[in-house]
Amino acid sequence: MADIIFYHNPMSRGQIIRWMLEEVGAPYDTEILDYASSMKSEEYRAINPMMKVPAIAHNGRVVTEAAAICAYLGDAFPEAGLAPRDEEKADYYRWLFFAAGPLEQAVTNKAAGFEGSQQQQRMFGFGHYDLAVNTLADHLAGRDYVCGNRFTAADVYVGSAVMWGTQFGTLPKLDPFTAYGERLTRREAYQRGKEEDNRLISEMQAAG
Ligand SMILES: N[C@@H](CCC(=O)N[C@@H](CS)C(=O)NCC(=O)O)C(=O)O
Repeated sequence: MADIIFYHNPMSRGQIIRWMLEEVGAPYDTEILDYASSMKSEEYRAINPMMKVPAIAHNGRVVTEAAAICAYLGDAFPEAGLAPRDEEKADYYRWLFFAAGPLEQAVTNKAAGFEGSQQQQRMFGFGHYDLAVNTLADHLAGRDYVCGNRFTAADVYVGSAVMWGTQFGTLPKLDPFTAYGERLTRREAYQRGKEEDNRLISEMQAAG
């Protein structure tokens, strides 16, 4: 049994963690959970009371929240070189939290058809959808990765948000997003993760 158990469904944000695990290169066992049954079981509720995937258990320690899992794995496996160096920490934490908080809220609220009044937007962490989206695009313009010219764990999370958003139409196909996405999809770890999840999805679809 591997030190890492990966709780997953291939049609979920678990794809982010699959990619991160492939970047890290440490062995892991995957436990596939079904949305309706195993994800709602007492056994899994003890792992994640939110009854959502992804989650990991590393030597018995549980981490949930895709952004936190990426940061945790980056720290837990320093030899993979995905944790931030001192001079990268400002950008690393800033944009990792920005993507998990304001950006995610901006995108999900917009997808749900909710914009809110000007008064409410002052209270929303993301303010306004366009403002949040352009703020990230402006940061990515003219740089290869979140922290500059080096790929880090923050790119697995921020990059996944950008790629999913532009693919599913919840983010505009702005040039900095497209260029960033193209750069990331060339990574072997990304391709390995995607291939394995696509294989699992086909298997699940064939099984009905
Ligand atoms: N904030 C969580 C979101 C996790 C999440 O919403 N996962 C979805 C799949 S993408 C899920 O498990 N939904 C099942 C449910 O809510 O019943 C994270 O970033 O990991």
